[in-house]
Amino acid sequence: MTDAEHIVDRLSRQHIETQSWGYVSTGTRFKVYDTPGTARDVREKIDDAALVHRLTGVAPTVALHIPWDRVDDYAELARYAQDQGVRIGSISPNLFQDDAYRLGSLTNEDATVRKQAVAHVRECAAILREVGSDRLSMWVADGTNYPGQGSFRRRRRHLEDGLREAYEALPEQAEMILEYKFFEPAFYHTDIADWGQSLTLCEALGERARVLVDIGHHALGVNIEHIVATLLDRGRLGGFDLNSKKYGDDDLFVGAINPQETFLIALELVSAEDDADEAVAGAARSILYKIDQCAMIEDKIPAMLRSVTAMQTAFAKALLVDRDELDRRRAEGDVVGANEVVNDAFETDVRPLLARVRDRLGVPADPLGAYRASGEQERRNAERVGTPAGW
Ligand code: LRH
Ligand code: MN
Ligand code: MN
Repeated sequence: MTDAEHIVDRLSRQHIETQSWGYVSTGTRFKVYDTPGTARDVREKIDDAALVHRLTGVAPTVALHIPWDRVDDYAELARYAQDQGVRIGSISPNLFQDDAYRLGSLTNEDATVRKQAVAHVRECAAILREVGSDRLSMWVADGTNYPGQGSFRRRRRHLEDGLREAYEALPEQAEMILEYKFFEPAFYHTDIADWGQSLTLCEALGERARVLVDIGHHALGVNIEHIVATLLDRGRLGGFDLNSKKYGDDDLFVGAINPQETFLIALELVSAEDDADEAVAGAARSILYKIDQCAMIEDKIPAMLRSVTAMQTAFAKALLVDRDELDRRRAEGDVVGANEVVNDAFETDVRPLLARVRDRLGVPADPLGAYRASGEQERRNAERVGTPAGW
């Protein structure tokens, strides 16, 4: 195989999970705008995910969030998804929308509340079994708003105990991926604020717990690709929540603000996939790439298509980097030359390459253009009347 064929092959195997809550009307705490044609229930969210997969060929799974997507019969929902051409992917518990969680969920001083939170996470672990999924995607929203409000160390012990109970309830082949976030909804401290806190929790839990990196959950200026490399090298990077940001957790579509960052992250990933250490390479190849974006004023499906195709672009450019040449220049201390190798790939127009990938996958060369021409948005606008699904 030529290098180009290798790249086409690798890109044809790309897997990007879209998320159910990316297909509904969301907003800020100031206003949620409804957009016409937006999904009204979980089946319509799955329909939209299936359409994104038909147009791109690389989005075969859809993530659910419970209770936003709660149904009576999950096995039936999984069959519905399959009939539409997609599978149900990761399941996220929700530990931030119950009144009981005002002072925390897994970290609450009140054992009754901690039990409620653990029971909910265990419910989600059981859903994994019913839908045949292998990832529990955990975000613990706990934190405090004022100095003195809580005991950091006691909260951490409760957190570890609660997570362990949840971890032990996982189906045998399933993994927990553990997200961190340095602010919001709490503004003084959050209990899993950064990758180090998440990593130490994962190490305490066991082999099947890995860190999830949400691009929006870092302070401005933080070098995310460096964090990614560090986690990759320990085999503990388990997943991504993909989006882009100008300020904080903006949840804009991928590549909208800083495509170079997405590319540099992808470069760390493709290089780890080829690592001589099988443990590092194997862990890198089993990472979950999940979109976590909110389309606040725009139509949801085009916004999702932008994210999926931006991930294809980032990986295509990362695969074009001549890594042998890069290593030579690094070894020679050629600072400018090394940067040039990386930049050459970043500046390459990969649209012809992606057209080959799409041809191989049997999908339109221009997914967004095909969507616009398909009449699918107009059909949704006409058919989906009544209250849209919210968070
Ligand atoms: C928190 C978060 C987390 C939630 C999602 C809705 O900011 O990124 O992943 O599950 O948003
Ligand atoms: Mn997230
Ligand atoms: Mn977020």
